Amino acid sequence: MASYEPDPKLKFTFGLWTVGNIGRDPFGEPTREKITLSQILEMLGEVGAYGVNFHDNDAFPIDASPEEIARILKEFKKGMKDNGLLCPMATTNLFSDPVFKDGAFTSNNAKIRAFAIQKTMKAMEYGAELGAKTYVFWGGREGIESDATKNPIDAIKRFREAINFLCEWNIQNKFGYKFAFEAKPNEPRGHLYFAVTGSYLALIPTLDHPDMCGVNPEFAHETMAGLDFVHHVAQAIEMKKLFHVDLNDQEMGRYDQDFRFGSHSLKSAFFLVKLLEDNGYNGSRHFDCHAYRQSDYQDVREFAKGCMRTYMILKEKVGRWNADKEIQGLLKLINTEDVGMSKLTKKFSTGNAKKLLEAPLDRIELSKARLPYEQLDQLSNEVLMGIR
Ligand code: GCO
Ligand code: MN
Ligand code: MN
Repeated sequence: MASYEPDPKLKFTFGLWTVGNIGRDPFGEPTREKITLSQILEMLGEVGAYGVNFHDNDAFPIDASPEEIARILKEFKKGMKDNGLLCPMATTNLFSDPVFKDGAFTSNNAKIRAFAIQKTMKAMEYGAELGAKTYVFWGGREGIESDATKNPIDAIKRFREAINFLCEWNIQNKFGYKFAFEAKPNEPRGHLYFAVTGSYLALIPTLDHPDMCGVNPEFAHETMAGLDFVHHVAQAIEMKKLFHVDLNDQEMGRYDQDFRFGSHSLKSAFFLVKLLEDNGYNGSRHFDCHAYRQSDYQDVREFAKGCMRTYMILKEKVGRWNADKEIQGLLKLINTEDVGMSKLTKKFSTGNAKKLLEAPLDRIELSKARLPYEQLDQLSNEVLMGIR
């Protein structure tokens, strides 16, 4: 029996805010005591995580003095070293403080926009000091409750301007960051700008440094909107823009639940792991989720181990699925190849167009091809249920 120990090659990471979550929700007070930075790092080391990620203000308060920040960063580095952790990703908290109540980079107030950029410039330095190479942008407050309040075209332009500025900052300081944009349809705002991963994929080519920029899709976010997350990640992979991924779980059409990876939608999680593994995804697998509000810290450890263990198990199932002769036979059957025809439609030419118009394509005959999808799906489920 395999041990399903976390494989460092898979770069399993957690944010300080994930295992450090104290179980507060909009209706209720915290159910867990706040634990210290060192305790979080110790916990992550213990459960076998590869790394830790952080927002500037997960590590120190927004009004911390430079001396305090320096002291905490030192403690952070020591904690990472003592517990065998790396820090692959950093990000800025541009959502908690009241100053950001109407957005950061897209605020209607030029000084607030400037403050958001200034805060990010500093936070990029802190991340770089801990060795982070991915910088995530999640626009938690970049949105509206009423379209009367903000011009949506201005919002796009303001966001672009901020990112262009920060790309230059990245270059000038030789931080070597890749930027990863994280979309979300809503929460905490009524509607967020750049609601799905594809919104950012469309923005990126309009930036001054498109090569520096990619995406950080999150399972919960497209799923909240009732969409198939796997397809959004697939598009990012196909465009070579998957720089980071936030793994968790979520029921469709609900509030942002941030469940343990695989806890609800095992089948979607399976096809996500299959997509990542089959395509050689090499970035962090970041668990952006938190334990149930009922859990104590002992249970939070089980939560963290569970995320990684589920990934490891699903990865093994992917291997089984790929090696299953019956499944492979069905895949061969449903993907009807025709070399001549594919050559014709691969690229337009006047000659190909002429030949295509004349091609004998018999609609009635074509519709008779078998598509035993019930059988294929059932076999997939049986792999997942552990009997194949
Ligand atoms: C959320 C987001 C955040 C971001 C984090 C890093 O829904 O709250 O997923 O957890 O991922 O701020 O940018
Ligand atoms: Mn989220
Ligand atoms: Mn996230």
